[in-house]
Amino acid sequence: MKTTAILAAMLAPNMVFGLLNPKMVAKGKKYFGSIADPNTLSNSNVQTILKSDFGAITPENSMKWDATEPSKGSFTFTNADQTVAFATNNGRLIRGHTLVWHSQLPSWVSAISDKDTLTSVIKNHVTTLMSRYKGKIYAWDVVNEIFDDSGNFRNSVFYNVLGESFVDIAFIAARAADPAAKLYINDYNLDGPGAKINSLVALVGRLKSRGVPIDGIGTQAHLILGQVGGVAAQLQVLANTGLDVAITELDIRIPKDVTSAKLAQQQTDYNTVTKACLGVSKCVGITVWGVSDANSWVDSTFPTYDSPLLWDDYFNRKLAYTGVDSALT
Ligand code: 9MR
Repeated sequence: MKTTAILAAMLAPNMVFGLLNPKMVAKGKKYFGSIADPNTLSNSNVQTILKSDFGAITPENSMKWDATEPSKGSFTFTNADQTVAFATNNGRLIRGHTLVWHSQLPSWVSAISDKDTLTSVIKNHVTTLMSRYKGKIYAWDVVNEIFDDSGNFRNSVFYNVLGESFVDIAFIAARAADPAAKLYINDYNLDGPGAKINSLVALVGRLKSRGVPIDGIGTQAHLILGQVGGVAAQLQVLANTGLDVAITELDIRIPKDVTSAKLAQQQTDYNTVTKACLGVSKCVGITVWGVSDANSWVDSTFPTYDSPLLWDDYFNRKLAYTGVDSALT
C-alpha cells in the first residue's frame, strides 16, 4: 500500500481501532452502548459502527408495549427478535427497554379502570417479554418516566388505578421472570438537583424498605449543549442509594445553527459526561441514544436543535467522538 493509501485508510470514518467499548471496559465499566432496531440495522454503516465501537445495544422501539402487545394477550416479537439476534450474534450485552411506560402504550391498556385487571395485565406483559429473552438481557428498564418534572407521579393509567403499588407489581414480576437480569428504574431530567431526582431517590428508598427487588437507576441524559455540569454530582446522588447507576440514553443536542465552535463545545460536553460515569464507581456504563445524527429522535421532537450524536449525517466521526475517546484513553 502506498503511504497515501495507508493514510487514507487511517482516516476512514469507521477505522477498526476506534473501539470505545473496549476502552470503557478497560476502565472497569461494563459497556459503552448504543441503540438499534431493524430500521437502523438495515444501514451497513450502522452495523459497522455498532460492531467497532459499542458493547451493548438497547432496542430503540421494538420492545415497547405498542410494538409487543398491541392488543390484549396478543404478542408480536418480529423486530425485537431481530435486534436481540444481532446483539447476541455479535456478543453484545442488551438493555431491555421498556416494560411499563405511559408512552407508546396501546389504548386498550389506558382504558383499564379495574385494579385486578390492570395488575394481571402488567404481570402478564412483564412475564411474557422477560421470559422470551430470559438469560439474554443484561438489564431491563422495568419502569420508565414515572415522575413528572415537579416530582409527582405522572398521570398514567398505572398510577391512577393502582397508586404506587404498580411499581412493586412490575418489579416483583420482573425478578421472578428472569432472576439474572438487572432491574432498573429509568427517567430523564435527573441531571440537576430538584424535586424530580428527590422523588425518585425517595421512591427507591421505599422500594428497598418494602423488599421490592430493584438493582439500578438509569438516568437518560438527553442533554443540551453547554448544560452538562450537573451530571457528575447527580450521578453520585443516585449512586448513594446503593444501587447501580447507568447513563441510558445520552445525547447532547445543539441549538441551531450548528457551528464549528458549537461542535467543539459538544466535544467538551461529551468528555465531561463520559468522565462523570468514570468517576462514579457504581456507574456501570453509558448508552448513547443513536449512532448517527441522521437517525435521532431530536430532529422531529426538537426542530430547533440538531446534531446530538457522535457520528454526523454521513457517518463521519465528529469531535464529540473524540471527546468520549479522550476521556477513555
Ligand atoms: O427514540 C425513540 C423514538 O424513535 C420514538 O419515536 C420515541 C417515541 O416516544 O421514543 C424515543 O425514545 C425515547 C425512549 O424510549 C424513552 N426516553 C426518551 C426517548 C426519546 O424520546
